[in-house]
Amino acid sequence: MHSLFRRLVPLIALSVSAASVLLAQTAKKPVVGFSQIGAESGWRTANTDSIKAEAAKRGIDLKFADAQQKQENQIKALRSFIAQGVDVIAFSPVVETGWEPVLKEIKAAGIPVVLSDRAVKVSDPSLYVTFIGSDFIEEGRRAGDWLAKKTGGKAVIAELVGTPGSAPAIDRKKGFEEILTRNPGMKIVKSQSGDFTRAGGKQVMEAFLKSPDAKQLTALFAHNDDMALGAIQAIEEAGLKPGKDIIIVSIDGVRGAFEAMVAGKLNCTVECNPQIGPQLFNLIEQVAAGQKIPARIAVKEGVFDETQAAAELPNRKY
Ligand code: GYE
Repeated sequence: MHSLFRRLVPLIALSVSAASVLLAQTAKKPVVGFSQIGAESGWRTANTDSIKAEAAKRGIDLKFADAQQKQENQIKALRSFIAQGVDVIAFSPVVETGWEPVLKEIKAAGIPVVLSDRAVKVSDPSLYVTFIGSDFIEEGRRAGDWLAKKTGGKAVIAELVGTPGSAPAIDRKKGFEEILTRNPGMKIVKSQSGDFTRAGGKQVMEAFLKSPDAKQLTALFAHNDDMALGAIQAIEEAGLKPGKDIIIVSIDGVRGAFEAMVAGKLNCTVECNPQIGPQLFNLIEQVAAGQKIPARIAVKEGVFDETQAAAELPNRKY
């Protein structure tokens, strides 16, 4: 009896310590629900890749849902994350408004929320813990500044707007127009949404170019590269030279934009970094561990024009 007990002690100790190691490991790895907007642009697919790769690298169980650019699908996904009892919910809200009811349900379930890439408008700031994303107003300003310098402050501009009601569409317009108020020789004469897609950009640009006053256009501001790339096709099909007859500035900095700049068809892209997976999961793990974090985390980015494109192109991972 005595010797049997002695033989059992180390075994018990071993299994207790193994169990505590296991517990510690599971405590460190939260189950995360992420609702993505869709796959509307090169930026978005790079963003999705970054998020999935980082979750896999950390061994995090990620429940990923693609909403195909529909808010109702996102709301459904968020409710399913509550039902599954995930530890943290993160999402990239397609538009700014309409989230309060579902955010209240999430709060009532005791699940912390991290906003990724796009912000929401809510009356109660405690409905989410933090927001990580770019400064879209600043991106709009950077695009406007670049165009003002390039054109000497004289431009008749067509604007391809992003998804109506989305944070980047609202804020990029705001920042760009801020620059126009200081440059009376620059004006927007056409403005319509291309929904952040290449097909949308092409279609809207075709319509712009068919209008009777199309000849006066000297510049295009596209809220993202995909719409600019679609517009470039429309401009070429109309027998004009994109990047020369019409100066084009857009936002994102995807590979296709650098290729278009190298080909002389796009003039400038303002960087919006989609590779936020590592920063996002740092936050998520801190939130899951109950740590205090700032309410707003910024993403780093720059501006690249045609003179820098060839040198930067090999560095582009997306
Ligand atoms: O610029 C656009 C994408 O929210 C920053 O969404 C993102 C924007 C990005 O569809 O290409």
